Amino acid sequence: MPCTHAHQIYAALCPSTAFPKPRYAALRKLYSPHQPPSPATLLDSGALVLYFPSPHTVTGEDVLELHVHGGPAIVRAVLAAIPQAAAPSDGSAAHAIRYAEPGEFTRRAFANNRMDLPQIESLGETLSASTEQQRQISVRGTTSSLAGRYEQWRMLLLAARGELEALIDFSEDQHFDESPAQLCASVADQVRVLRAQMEAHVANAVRGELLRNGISMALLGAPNAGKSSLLNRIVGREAAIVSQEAGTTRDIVEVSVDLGGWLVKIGDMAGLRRAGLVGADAVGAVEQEGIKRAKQRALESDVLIVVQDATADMDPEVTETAKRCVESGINVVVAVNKIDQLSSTPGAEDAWKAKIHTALGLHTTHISFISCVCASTPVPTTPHTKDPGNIQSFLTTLTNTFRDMTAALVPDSDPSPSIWQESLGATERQRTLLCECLTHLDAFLAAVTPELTEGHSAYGIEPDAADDIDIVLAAESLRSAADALARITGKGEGGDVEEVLGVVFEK
Ligand SMILES: Nc1nc2c(ncn2[C@@H]2O[C@H](COP(=O)(O)OP(=O)(O)OP(=O)(O)O)[C@@H](O)[C@H]2O)c(=O)[nH]1
Ligand SMILES: [Mg+2]
Repeated sequence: MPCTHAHQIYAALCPSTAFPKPRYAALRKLYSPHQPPSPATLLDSGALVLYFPSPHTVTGEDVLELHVHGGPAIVRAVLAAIPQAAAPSDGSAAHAIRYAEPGEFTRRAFANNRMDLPQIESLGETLSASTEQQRQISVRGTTSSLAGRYEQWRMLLLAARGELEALIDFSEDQHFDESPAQLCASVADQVRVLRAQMEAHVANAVRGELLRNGISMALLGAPNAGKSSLLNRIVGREAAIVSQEAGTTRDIVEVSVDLGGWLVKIGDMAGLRRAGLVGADAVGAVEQEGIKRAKQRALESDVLIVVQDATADMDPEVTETAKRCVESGINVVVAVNKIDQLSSTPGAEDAWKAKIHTALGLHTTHISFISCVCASTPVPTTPHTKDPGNIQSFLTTLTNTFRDMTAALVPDSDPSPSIWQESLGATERQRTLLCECLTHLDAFLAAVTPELTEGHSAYGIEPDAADDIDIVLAAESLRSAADALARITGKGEGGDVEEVLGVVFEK
């Protein structure tokens, strides 16, 4: 059996006892090193000792685990004894045993090919996950084969580049089965397939970022519609001031909350109104600034909640901003509030649905009827209900929206869901490098696809069109694309390795 430091430490702490069988827990007494074992030198009367031989361990090296009793004094004494284990009893030689640097176990795991860079990034995220969805996506990432897929793509690009370079080096004096133009066309076909896959991967990475970084949600509505009241009902506490005075909220109030497992950042904002429409008063400079910020925040959000007072008309400022959000692809839901005031008006809900559909083009599934007042103080005269004010069913509408927004997109060309589930776990760094790779693939396709002119084939390439193709440039683009992938995994000559490890271990 090789004598590693793990063995040395064991022999010093547990003198004259058999070394544990690999991967089996052994009960041992731990003693101070280099002294005859006695009750006076006992550190822990019953520790569990486990030995994991290399290479199938967390770091790829020999691992000795000591499970000691939990008192801080015991832990301190054992930790102090370990470095002495390596020093010969005469105290002459230098110590070879030291504490690990922050993240050193992971660093060694990477060096010994036990973990790849994307897995390490996910590990960093697992450690900082605060919501259920963050946990799920990061845990999946620590065992995922993302790195394997990036590497597969890189190999494919390098092989394609090799074919093109053979063309540059030998085309003068060698006979090829395919003409240069045919070869370029077939490589271009492969690149197009890869490109489509990569694009789907990038789209999923963007969705994954919503899970990790949180979904940005904004509350938009006219003054007094009940935006702050709704925020308080959603977060379950009085986070924002509620008052019957119009224009209560001026600055944006941002609150982060875990909604059904999703991290959501909600912004409560100033009410939108046009001077002269709500009352006859003018809109002052401070309110004007609040309105400007509210519109900006609405347009930057992932989900917009339009709060509409059921007893008031739709405000044109609100409708206009909400419409712009719908048009730019933001998920818009409408909460028609104060329905406690509507109960005696038959058909009012249907009228609102029609009105909102006409104004914003939203389907009725995106429209909810709520009462923030009933939710906070159920009125005794109303029949008992489990969901006063419909707030819970509104929250269900929201979480269904979150689920749709963060589900993996599965392209028709490769309908195996598990692969695309994994692509949700791609980090922002990976996504940026994939986009860089896509830019180089586009440059390649532009180089090998001369302008489509009349008489050209579907690929835009005729057998004698190779003269138009800059093969050197095309091969160079493939090399740059492969390099971008190499930087994701830390393989090949490219490497963000130290940078990524640094970022992960900093945390
Ligand atoms: N009857 C009734 N009143 C409500 C309801 N929700 C809110 N209100 C009242 O409407 C008034 C305005 O509520 P806020 O939540 O401050 O409205 P806001 O949209 O934040 O208003 P600004 O910040 O001024 O833009 C308050 O007096 C609330 O008590 C509801 O469901 N029913
Ligand atoms: Mg408010």
